[in-house]
Amino acid sequence: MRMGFITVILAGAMLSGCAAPGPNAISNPTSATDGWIVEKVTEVSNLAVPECAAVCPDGGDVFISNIDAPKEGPDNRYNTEDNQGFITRLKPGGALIAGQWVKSEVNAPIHSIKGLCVLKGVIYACDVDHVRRMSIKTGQALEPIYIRDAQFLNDAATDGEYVYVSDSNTNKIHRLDGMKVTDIPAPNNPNGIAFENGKMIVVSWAEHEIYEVDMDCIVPPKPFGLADKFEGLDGVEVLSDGTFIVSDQKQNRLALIGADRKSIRTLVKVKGGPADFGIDAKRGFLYVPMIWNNSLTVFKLTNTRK
Ligand SMILES: [Ca+2]
Ligand SMILES: [Ca+2]
Repeated sequence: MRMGFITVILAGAMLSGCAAPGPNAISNPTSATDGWIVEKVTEVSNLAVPECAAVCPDGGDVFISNIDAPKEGPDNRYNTEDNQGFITRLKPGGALIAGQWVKSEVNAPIHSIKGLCVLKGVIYACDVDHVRRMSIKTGQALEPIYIRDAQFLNDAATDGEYVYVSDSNTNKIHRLDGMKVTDIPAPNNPNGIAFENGKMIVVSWAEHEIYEVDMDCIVPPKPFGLADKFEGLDGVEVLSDGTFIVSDQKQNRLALIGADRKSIRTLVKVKGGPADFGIDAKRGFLYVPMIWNNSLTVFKLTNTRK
């Protein structure tokens, strides 16, 4: 989600609760970014400000969050409780199952949903100040999780055990253990979250930087040092060989960062503002919502070094 309009909270809050910097825990071997290529498969249209695509780990179906907001109006129309939002569902590869698979209902409203993730048969969807939950089988609403003081919940990701959500305004990551919520201090203006061998990786929209975040809160978030290479980071994922992939909404590109955390290469240039993309590693698909074009592009993702 674009967030140039957000009041950026000073970075002083980002390290609260963390102890002094500890030793560098990163010792990954160098790895180049070459080998990964994409090829466009298809495009899904008629979306409405799509922010995130998440792949169901079991069947490979794809869920897309649609913020759905008027074309004109105040900037906060992308983060308001307007009863206007929905989830699109695709088959693996991009065939449409339902444009509005889950719609806003009086008793189960959807407002301005953004990050999605799937854990144990349940979809978790960030929606302003709470996490909407629904069954992946039926779409039926489950009890939502309200997060105290939340303002702009952005991404949702899972390490296979817990769900984590970022709040781009309060500079926190929240860990959801059932209905129990605990906080992890995050970088300034956190957006996308991913996991790499038990490590949490977070991108910051305002800082244009990628961080490793210590989930135990012993060391402060550690930047990769790539802030001058990017302008508007939204999504992040980690590929099978340790290569990172990020979407830069302002630069209109998806980029690869080597496991060395230094080398960078453009994977593909796009149009329309690539937002929080989803990856199906098993089937080799990359699903990229184009938030300002109301569409999603499906790419085949291949590693030619294999
Ligand atoms: Ca996002
Ligand atoms: Ca909306």
